[in-house]
Amino acid sequence: MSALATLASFQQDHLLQFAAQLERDELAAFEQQLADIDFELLHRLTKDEEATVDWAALATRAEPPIAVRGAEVDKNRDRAIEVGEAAIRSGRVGMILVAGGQGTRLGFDQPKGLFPIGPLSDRTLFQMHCDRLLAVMQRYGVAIPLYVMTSPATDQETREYFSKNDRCGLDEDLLTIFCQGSMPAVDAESGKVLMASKSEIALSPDGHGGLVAALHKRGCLNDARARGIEHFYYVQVDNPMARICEPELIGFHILSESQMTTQVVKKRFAKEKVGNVVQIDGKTQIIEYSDLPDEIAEATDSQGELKFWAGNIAIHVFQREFLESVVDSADGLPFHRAHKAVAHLDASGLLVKPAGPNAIKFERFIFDLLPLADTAMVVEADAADVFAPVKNADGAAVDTPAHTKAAIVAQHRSWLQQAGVKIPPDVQVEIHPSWALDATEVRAKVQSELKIEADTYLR
Ligand code: UD2
Repeated sequence: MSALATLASFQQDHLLQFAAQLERDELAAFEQQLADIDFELLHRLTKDEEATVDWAALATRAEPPIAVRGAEVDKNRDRAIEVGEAAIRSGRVGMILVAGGQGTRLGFDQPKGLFPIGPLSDRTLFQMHCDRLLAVMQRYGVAIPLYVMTSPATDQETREYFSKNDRCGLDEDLLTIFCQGSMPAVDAESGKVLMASKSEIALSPDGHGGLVAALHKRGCLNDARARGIEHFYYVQVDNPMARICEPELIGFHILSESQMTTQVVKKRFAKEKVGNVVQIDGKTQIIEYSDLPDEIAEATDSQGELKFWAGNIAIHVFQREFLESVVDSADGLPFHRAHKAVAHLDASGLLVKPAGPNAIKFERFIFDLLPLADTAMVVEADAADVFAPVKNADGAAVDTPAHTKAAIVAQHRSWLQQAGVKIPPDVQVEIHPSWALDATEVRAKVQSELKIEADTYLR
């Protein structure tokens, strides 16, 4: 079938309307873009024939997740840390940082990873994560490879940033930057694919669920296997408080032989914008905040606490073999639809910039892998220790740079206070991970500094 006939059969032949005006090179690149699109899949998605998930119906069968919480975490912590540390030390843990999203809500027109967030240092999100990774490597005397996922929108700037900034201190051999795939955006009413220019489709990243395909396609799974990596620690670039390769979480994951482990926090309020970790028909699953009906989100238990308390903070540990085993089935992960404003050409070839949502973007979510795991585990952490994402511009009610910086300062002040240091209330503190990674290291550092002072004094 000719390209035109194929497009016509999916009612997408408008895509060729400007083809005659293109230069040879442009036309070749445009044809390649068209060839990369699975029009049949897109047709099913837009015509709602795709087996779409009825989240509201599913949510009625949801129960709170089976999770390791509070006292149980405390009871098993030492053993988990021991096992996690052994895995890190022996080079069996790699790190994945997903950084494909654009900071649209944040009002930042560069890749989010370049956003300065260090409360006093102004270090970028990328630098904060890399500094922590370097400190973990230093602590355990091991090299840990970092895989950074970008999207077509963030790839080039991210590469330039890392190369201009000495790869944030990482050895060349330890940093892999790889790009996720794209999906076309379609007009919300007609289902027609939108054009960004006469020679380009309006594309958007295929969601962080595109990670598995991208890791496979770009050779990262093979690379990790060759390095002896058995587990990946996964975090999102927008949360600078995420621990990096935390032994405790890795330990719980390994001890339970979990294929996919998720760190959760107790939600602050019913409709908090975090995924809801639940149990449905015996499987751990996440229902995104936007998909959970209000009355279910607001349900409480006999103690008056939120029934669905477990908030996804997008910190996971994956068995490498699990990711390898789902490379094919990840193709079947459901697509979630998002109504977004997408600039596009109108029928006369003029660029239209809509004020409100006009288009549907399709995204896969990494957490939809959870029900595919034979063994999954959920471990609770304290939000004040691990979660302060940068989502919205300053002035918004939650998740702004100001909130994130305040949370980092509060954590670092409390580490010093736990070590017996007295700090006036208005003093801002930021601790670089190369000095201390956590409260225990701060205590050790403070004690050794005090000892040095005391020795000097006694001499
Ligand atoms: C995400 C989670 C939500 C909760 C919250 C915690 C999803 C769908 N929802 O909500 O459950 O855990 O985070 O902070 O994950 N990204 C890519 N490629 C993409 C899309 C996103 O790399 O195609 C990255 C992006 O750079 C960001 C992260 O994934 O670091 C989260 O994306 P988001 O901001 O769209 O997700 P959000 O905040 O709605």
